[in-house]
Amino acid sequence: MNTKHIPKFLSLVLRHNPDTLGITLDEQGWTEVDTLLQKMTSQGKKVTMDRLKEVVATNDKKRFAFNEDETKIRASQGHSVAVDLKYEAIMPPAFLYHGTVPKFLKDIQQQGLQKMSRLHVHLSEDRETALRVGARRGVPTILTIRSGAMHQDGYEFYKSENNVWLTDTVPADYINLK
Ligand code: HQG
Repeated sequence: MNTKHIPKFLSLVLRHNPDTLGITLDEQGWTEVDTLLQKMTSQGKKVTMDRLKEVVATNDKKRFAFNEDETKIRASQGHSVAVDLKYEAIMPPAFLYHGTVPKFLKDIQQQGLQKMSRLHVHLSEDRETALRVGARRGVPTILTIRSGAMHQDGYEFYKSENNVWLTDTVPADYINLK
């Protein structure tokens, strides 16, 4: 398989649709590397273990992670299938950022940020990342989230292995539209 297509395919099967490859994810989102590579080969998408390791190590957003002995792999965030990644709730910085596009603002002002098809709302520590996330959908706009205040009010925050901040919902009261 062409190396540049591998991350997209892994996102599909490790976050959204393991069935297309006939693999299963365990409760915490892990799947066996051997089975994954065998099934990919049988679908004409042959990838060696060395190339998979290279993709995991060099992927721009470090989207995937191996377990300790590299027998299992999972996506570090971004799932739509139900998994429990078992990240510990931790204290967020005072502010986090979310990149979106203007057409969603009216709904966001009414309903807050919702996880939509994913398991969490995704937030970042820096505005540049939020800009890139929003730019996937058009001219981006950045929302500033008062995450410190949310935390004080009892909302939980998690940080994925690849440094994406995750939370269940962001009520509109905690969102500054700039
Ligand atoms: C919007 C990529 C209307 C929200 C990125 C976003 C990220 C609402 C879209 C990761 C809403 C959901 C996640 C509401 C939220 N009404 N629209 N109440 N609440 N929205 O893709 O944060 O490359 O599920 O603003 O880099 O864009 O895949 O979330 O525009 O880290 O690794 O609904 O995906 O990472 O879209 O992106 P998404 P996201 P990867």
